[in-house]
Amino acid sequence: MSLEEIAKKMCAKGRGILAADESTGTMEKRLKSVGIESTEKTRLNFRETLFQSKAMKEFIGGVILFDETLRQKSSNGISIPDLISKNNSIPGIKVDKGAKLLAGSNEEKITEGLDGLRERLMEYNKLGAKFTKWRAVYSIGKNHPSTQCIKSNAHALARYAALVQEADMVPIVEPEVLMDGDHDINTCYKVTTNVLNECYNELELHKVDLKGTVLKPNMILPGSECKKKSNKEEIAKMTLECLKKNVPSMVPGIAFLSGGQTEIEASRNLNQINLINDTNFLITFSYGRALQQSALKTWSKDTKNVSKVQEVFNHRAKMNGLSSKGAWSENLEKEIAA
Ligand code: 5MM
Repeated sequence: MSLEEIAKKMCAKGRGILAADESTGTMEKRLKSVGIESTEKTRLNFRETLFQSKAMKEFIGGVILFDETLRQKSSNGISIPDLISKNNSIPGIKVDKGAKLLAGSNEEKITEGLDGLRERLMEYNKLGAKFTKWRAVYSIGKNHPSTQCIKSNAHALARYAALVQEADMVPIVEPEVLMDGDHDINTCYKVTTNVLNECYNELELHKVDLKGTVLKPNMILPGSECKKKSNKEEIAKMTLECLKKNVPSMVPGIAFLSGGQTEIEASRNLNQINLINDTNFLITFSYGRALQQSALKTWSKDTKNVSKVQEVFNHRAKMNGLSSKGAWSENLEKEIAA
């Protein structure tokens, strides 16, 4: 398959991406929050429960893994990337080494991981990864994001994407403008515009073939502490407008992060965006928390009750699959209770 075909398959209508690439520290936090000890075995156990579910075949076009998981074997002996492929989904890998303090700025972050990346990519490819992910984060505050932060992260994202295509994999480019803060929706729109613009300037400069990439952006939302809430219509309109103005039309797929929205908010907003989508972009989800939260809670109550956990995950994946086609409704959420 060409890179463009892989990108289109990951984001095909009715499907989206499961972001299961929490690093060990983040996974520890997530497991601790539901009272489970984080060990190599518990991390695998929860993730495998999701990867074995029925939802994979129908609603999950790709799974982003963490280094540890890409190297693990499922309980029936096959490797995790093979298990994902067998379930008609595509395995991918997070290749950044995390966001670290940006020198010269007290509060901002730069994502690291370029040193030795070419060699790591060759290994990941051999282990079965067909796509990769790199996440840059930008916080909104009085004096930031600074030009320094926007430019340095865009440069790193572009160098990453060029190396990934050289290794014959699809790069997911994830510039995440964080929801934390009391800024309004217009500020999020302006900041995301600047961030996306700089990213595409750099991607072009580094000769990245945009047809073989996927963008993983934030939706345009008011900050989590903002007093003025926005409805789904406003969110969808501003998000789509921002993408239309700042993302080149060659990009085949756009898969949103959930960024702290609840599961229902993430489905509702994605659905609304697709209802008014008049572009050729395949617009879908690449959710971590908004796909896994309920399943994780259910699992923590009885880790042996695999079918119950899978039922909860299947439902969430199905709801988001419907949202990727603009076919979700509040009523369908009741299905699980029934
Ligand atoms: C799944 O979480 C990923 C982050 O892991 P680390 O912070 O441990 O590196 C993250 O990149 C994720 O893929 C995106 O933020 C989307 O996740 P949400 O939960 O925002 O949908």
